[in-house]
Amino acid sequence: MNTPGFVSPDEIRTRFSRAMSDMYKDEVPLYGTLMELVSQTNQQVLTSNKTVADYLNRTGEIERLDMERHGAIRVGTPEELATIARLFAVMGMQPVGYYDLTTAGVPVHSTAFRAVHEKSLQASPFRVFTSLLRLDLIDNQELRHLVQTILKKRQIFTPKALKLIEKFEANGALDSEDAEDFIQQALETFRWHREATVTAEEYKRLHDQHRLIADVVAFKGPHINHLTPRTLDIDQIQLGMPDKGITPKAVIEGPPRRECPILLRQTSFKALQETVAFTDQNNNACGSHTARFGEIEQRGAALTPKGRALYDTLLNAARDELGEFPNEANAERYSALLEQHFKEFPDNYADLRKQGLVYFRYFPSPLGIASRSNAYRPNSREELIAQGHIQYEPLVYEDFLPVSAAGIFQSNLGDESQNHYAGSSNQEEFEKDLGCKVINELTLYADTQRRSLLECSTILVVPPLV
Ligand code: OOG
Ligand code: NI
Repeated sequence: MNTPGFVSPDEIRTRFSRAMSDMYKDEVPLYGTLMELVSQTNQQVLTSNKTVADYLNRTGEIERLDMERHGAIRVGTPEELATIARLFAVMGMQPVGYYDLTTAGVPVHSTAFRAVHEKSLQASPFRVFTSLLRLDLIDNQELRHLVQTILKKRQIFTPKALKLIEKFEANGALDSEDAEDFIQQALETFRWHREATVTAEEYKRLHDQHRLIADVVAFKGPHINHLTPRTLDIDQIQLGMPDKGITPKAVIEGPPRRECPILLRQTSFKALQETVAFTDQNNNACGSHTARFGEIEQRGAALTPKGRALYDTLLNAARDELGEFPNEANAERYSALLEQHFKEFPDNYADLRKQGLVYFRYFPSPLGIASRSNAYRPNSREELIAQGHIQYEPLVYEDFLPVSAAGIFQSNLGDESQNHYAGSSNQEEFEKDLGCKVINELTLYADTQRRSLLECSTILVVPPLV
């Protein structure tokens, strides 16, 4: 939307993401250190690996690389979730995907707010993994009541942010002054507050039930708990972290290292211990809380349902064979098992495409464009590719992975919290609380691929391609 005098949601998101990054750098200096390490590593990869550099230049991804990051928050009530959805909508972010974390012993379910159109993603791929506490899974009645009473009293949005959300909804956009105000006001929701909203004793009760519950309930708002930059070489970062005084988690989550990266690989470092002040301590920060951490990710190709099924099968096979949760002691074996099982996953783009495992963006080649006036030219997708009139690049995976997210949660909650919750994925309830359905991410990749083929047929003047 480019109404004169109004600021586009893409622009608001770009600016908000930058403001959030600046705020987090102030709050957690180690995030700044991590950003430097990522930037150095990306620079090294770009100068030493021509294939990667060419690819990033060709796809334009090079322009979004430095500003690329995701964050995560955890909210406590359906009302908070529904309003967060409205707040993110001002920045052009929609809820995509449903993630059930109960299998990892974490009583939340989640979605990712992000831009959905490839043009918007190119402007700013900022995403926020957003989890909602599942009170229904806490069977201690008394504690559930305590949680409800505490959460009922808090308002995580500033009055001005709420007004600006309403204004956006009424007018379909914000003008420049309102957009700037909105960014500042929205930021307040994600800020860290060292003053808890509970007594030391209440905190202990919440914490004893689950560390995550204390994090969601005991504070004024859903502080951003990590911001994750995107690296071009996660293995190098994993190795480089200790030199910078950062201890990474034992294993990198996701697929193994490959020639053609797929989906998402992630690693994090342990949450920091921070001093907090409970309400019965006269504002003296003598309590402590661990919640905020650092994470790095490397993104690869988006997989089709067939590709995703193969990924899930191979990942499960490797984990089954390992026989236990990946940890320090079995990290090497886990990595070898992953390598071994993923040999079955084709590792060149031609095969990945022929077998329908990956989504692609298709685009006309210079030869294709030069041949437009030829009397005879191929007009099916396969022929155009075979003749070199159309080229293709994998679409970047813009989402998250439930098993990986579970590993990230776990590494920051400590092993003592591996509770189990009775089988309870509940997307319907989540959507009711959210106030709308979550978008299926696979349809988004399929749409982007289809649009790229349509553009090829228009530019090359051939019948619509499928
Ligand atoms: C979210 C953990 C999941 C990821 O990148 O998979 C996540 C949280 O700890 O709140 O951020
Ligand atoms: Ni994350």
